[in-house]
Amino acid sequence: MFNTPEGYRSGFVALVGRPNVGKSTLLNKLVGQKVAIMSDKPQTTRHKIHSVLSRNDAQIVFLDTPGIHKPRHKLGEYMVDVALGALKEVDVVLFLVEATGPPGAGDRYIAEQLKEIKTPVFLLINKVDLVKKEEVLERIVSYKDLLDFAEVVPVSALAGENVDRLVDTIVQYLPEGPQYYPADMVTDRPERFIMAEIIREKVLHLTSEEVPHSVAVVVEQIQARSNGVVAVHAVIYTERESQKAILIGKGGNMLKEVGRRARQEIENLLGSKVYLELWVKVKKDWRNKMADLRNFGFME
Ligand code: GDP
Ligand code: MG
Ligand code: K
Repeated sequence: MFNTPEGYRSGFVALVGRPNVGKSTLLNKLVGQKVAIMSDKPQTTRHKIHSVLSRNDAQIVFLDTPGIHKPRHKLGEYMVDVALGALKEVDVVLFLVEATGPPGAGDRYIAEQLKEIKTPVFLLINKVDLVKKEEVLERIVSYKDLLDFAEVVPVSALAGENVDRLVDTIVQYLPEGPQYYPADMVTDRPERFIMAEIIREKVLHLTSEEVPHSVAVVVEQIQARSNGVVAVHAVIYTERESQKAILIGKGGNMLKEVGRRARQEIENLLGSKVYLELWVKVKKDWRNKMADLRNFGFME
């Protein structure tokens, strides 16, 4: 989609772990800054934002999961199911635990749940800055009894210790794939992503069940013109020709309406006049994963 180079790898990674083990700290360290993309706009917060790590050769999309904890009610059970369902769809699960103590009930429960999925699970022993080496080894031994881990990586999310190695290891587990997001998304162009979400929302709203959630939108270009108009070029990806046809509509009417509604909202967002150019393209299969993940909560 962004002229993905040969051999480029990309995929999805979920972070799990009981509260306070350092998930958010690690995520922020990984992507280099606090991901504060979401504005207070209700129409955008409904959609879940991933944080993204981009390199020349790979892109990792991280999810901060809503948490797997022992359900206390039906809704809790449902949430755990949803979380586990999503974990099946990602390429790597990072299971964060603390070096500072033995596995607790919360850690054991999560390990138990992770047995249900086939996704490779990395054990991350976090906060190694607080303990001696021997203690880290002790932790590794006790956790290894709980689950068959694909990798074990001691880290300090706070100090950034071993985080680069973690990234290298994750990349080894990713399939070849496209660059899902602009490489600069996390750093200076959050509005680009929000725009894409606005367009996607209009698509889903106007097409109801005819176009499944597998539709994805990428804003490829934003250009401020000298006359004060902001030109936005976006591509709507569908999985099938039939969906593309529905999206374009008779005489292009559907796409026009999507564009009209999205443009109004983007104008409100940017506070300037917008020229919105929309394209529809078919891209098979790889969207499945992403679409499923969208419906599920993460980040804070
Ligand atoms: P979360 O609930 O799993 O998202 O955990 P947080 O990221 O909010 O971290 C919980 C607390 O642990 C915070 O006070 C962090 O500063 C601290 N913390 C996280 N990672 C580390 C680490 O590697 N070393 C130390 N010493 N503290 C950490
Ligand atoms: Mg957190
Ligand atoms: K998108």
